[in-house]
Amino acid sequence: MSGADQASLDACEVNFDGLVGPTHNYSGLAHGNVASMSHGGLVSSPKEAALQGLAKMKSLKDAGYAQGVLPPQQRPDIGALRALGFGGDNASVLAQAAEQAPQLLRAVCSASSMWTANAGTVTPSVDAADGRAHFTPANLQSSFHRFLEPETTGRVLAAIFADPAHFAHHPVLPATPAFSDEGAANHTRLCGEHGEPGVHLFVYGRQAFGGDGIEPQRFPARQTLEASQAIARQHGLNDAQVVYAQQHPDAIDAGVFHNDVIAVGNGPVLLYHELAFRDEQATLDALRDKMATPLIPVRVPLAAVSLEDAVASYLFNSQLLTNPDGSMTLVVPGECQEREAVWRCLQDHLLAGNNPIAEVVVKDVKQSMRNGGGPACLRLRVVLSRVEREALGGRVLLDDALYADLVAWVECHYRDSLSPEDLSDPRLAEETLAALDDLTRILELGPVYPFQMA
Ligand code: SUG
Repeated sequence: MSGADQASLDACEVNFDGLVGPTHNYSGLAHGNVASMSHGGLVSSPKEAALQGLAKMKSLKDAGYAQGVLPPQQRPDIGALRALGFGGDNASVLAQAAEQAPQLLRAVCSASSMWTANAGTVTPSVDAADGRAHFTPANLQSSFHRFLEPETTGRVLAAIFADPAHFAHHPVLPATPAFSDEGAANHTRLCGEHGEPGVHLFVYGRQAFGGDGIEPQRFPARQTLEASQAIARQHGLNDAQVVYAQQHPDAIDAGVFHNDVIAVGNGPVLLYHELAFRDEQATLDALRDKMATPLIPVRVPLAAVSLEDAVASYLFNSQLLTNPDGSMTLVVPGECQEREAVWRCLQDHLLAGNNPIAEVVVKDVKQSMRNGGGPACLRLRVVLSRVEREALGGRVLLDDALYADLVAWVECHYRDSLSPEDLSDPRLAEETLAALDDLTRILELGPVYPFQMA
């Protein structure tokens, strides 16, 4: 057996979930994200949110899937408020922002980095000409609160995927509308086994230069074709390895702000809604043409699940995971049980259908769901060989000891509830710094936060 064959055999997908940060709150910040828009102003529970996320990670780890963890960001981002002209000590910056620009205070407090599907785009080493895994943090320029993430994200990724013999890091794309990038939420890798070469499906909402102008009318398209093409270039992917498809504008206008709210792929399986792609047939044809293994499309017709049901239930924001026997498990949010059409589709169409999906597992991630983040939003998928897993920096692969340390850390530092008025409390900022300082010790990451750089 060649070295390359061996590497592909022991490759597996590691899901790196974002830890929910101590300032998790509902601020209604995300235009076009129906859950965020309708829950703004509610009281959140950062502790419950973080424990729900950890419980999901733990149960998937216990079921045998490789699970990693990524730390949250430093929030409130007082540095961002200072850059916008607020001055004085931290308490004074927060008080001024609360009084003069509460919308800015809410934005710099968002714990949105928990949705690590938006952290960046990853190409596994098996697909790269230089045999290294490639990473580009997403610029997230569509919204101010998320535009604040890439710098720290880049430092975190560089600290974990540190070994230059195995990992390559690329600059964030220019943070301007033409290169609007939301990371892996709009990127799906299709392949045979995870360690075999794959085809990269990049789904974009609009074309910045040229294009025919057919775009969503109501809500913004967050990913451009030009951004996806730039990432493919950075990662050295050639034409035979990539497919670009426009997301259906009607889906975006119904609240499908990322492709991962309407489609999910794993191995050769592409589970998607009839209205996921503007040109469904061309997308499938291009994938079939380029993939080395037969594509297994699992199509959910509009007649079975409406766009409204898809958005409300987050059926497609599920994790599709490969089991040792080749079957697949679909990890869906609890909200799927609440919509009759969706639950019926899961039983009658997906589980009973002629496809590898053999099991549906329900997870409660309600705290995240109220901001439009389901199970799949909470994780960044990274296919790694055994050697690459061993080369990881920090203590980020979840085992029972790390899980216990993280639960104890949450119990110690997180508030049970947080209302919009609490965001200007200077003690919240202090509590958060203490928590993050502790966390970098638990995760053995070294300094990754602005307050640790000063
Ligand atoms: O960018 N919500 C996030 C949810 C991201 C979900 N990610 C994926 N689909 N992969 C967003 O819209 C809401 C924050 C608030 O309203 O407080 C928010 O940013």
